[in-house]
Amino acid sequence: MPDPNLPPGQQLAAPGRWPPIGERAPRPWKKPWRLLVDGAVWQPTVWSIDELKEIDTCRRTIDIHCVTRWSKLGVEFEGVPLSSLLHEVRPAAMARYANFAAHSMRDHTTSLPLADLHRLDALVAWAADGEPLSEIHGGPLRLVVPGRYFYKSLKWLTRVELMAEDDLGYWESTAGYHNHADPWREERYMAPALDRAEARRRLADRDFAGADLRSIDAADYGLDGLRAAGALLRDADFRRARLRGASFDRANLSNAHFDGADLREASFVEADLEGASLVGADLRGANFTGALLTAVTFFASSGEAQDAQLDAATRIDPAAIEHLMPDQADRLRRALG
Ligand SMILES: Nc1nc2c(c(=O)[nH]1)N[C@H]1C(S)=C(S)[C@@H](COP(=O)(O)O)O[C@H]1N2
Ligand SMILES: [Mo]
Repeated sequence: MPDPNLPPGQQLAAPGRWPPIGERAPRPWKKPWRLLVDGAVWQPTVWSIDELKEIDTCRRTIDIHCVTRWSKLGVEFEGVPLSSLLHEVRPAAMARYANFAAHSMRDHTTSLPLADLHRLDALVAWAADGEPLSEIHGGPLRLVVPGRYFYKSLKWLTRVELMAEDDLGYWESTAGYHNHADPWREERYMAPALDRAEARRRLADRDFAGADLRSIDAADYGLDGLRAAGALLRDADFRRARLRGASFDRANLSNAHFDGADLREASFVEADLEGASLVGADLRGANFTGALLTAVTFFASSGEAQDAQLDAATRIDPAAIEHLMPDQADRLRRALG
């Protein structure tokens, strides 16, 4: 029986494991941490974390669902309900969206409709499972939005700006992550603006090098020797494709589908394969040196689908295997001998 709390296409992280994703640390900052809530409000306000604790403190048990297919169920966050903060600042009638900004190197952002934030009971959190939030997981202060993929839960939260119009966040605009992000509806990606004529030409030429072909449908294609170095291929569909000797060096293949593909002697040097699926792929002689393998799936959880095929010539860094879900890592180590 699949876990009823596990949305479609997700796999469980082992208890006690919480993979860090995205940025690793905030920009250097002076104490105390401050949160500003402003924009379309009558009472713009700045709080320290101690002041936030005085407004309202609550504990909520929340399931984390990352868009790259791992979930961690039942994390107890402690923080202040975002609704309590919004109550304090008195939103103007025109306010419909909240923009969240991080104190980080790229000033990371995300956004959500106010109605969703109230309904989902979003939290501004400073602790998880009884410990202060570690820096890598967004400490000292992060947003936690239950019922949305975790990219909506911004780390190192420093500003909430209320707006009349939506403003797409960092991942939503650069990676094509879906702006609604409901894991139960698998809202992982928005349909990208893929030029169909160009996609057809590139498939015929077997030349994807450097191109933005996110979510391209290449399932069942004969693409032996494909040149795809440096290509943007998030969410691309290569199921059952023939890709013998293809080069995906430095390509972005986050959440790409390679189930059942022939990838003998294919090269994935320094490629980003976060959340990709390689179930039943033929990986004999494939080279994954320097590739990012966070939450990659090689083996189906049930017995139905065929396992990935590996041999002594398949190259995978031992350090990269640590980034797989534990059950995948165990099975991969066994398969590699
Ligand atoms: N500031 C900031 N917040 C962020 C990100 C980021 O890169 N920068 N990544 C998002 C994504 S994609 C995920 S899955 C979660 C990861 O949180 P974790 O590292 O605590 O697991 O943070 C989200 N919030
Ligand atoms: Mo994510």
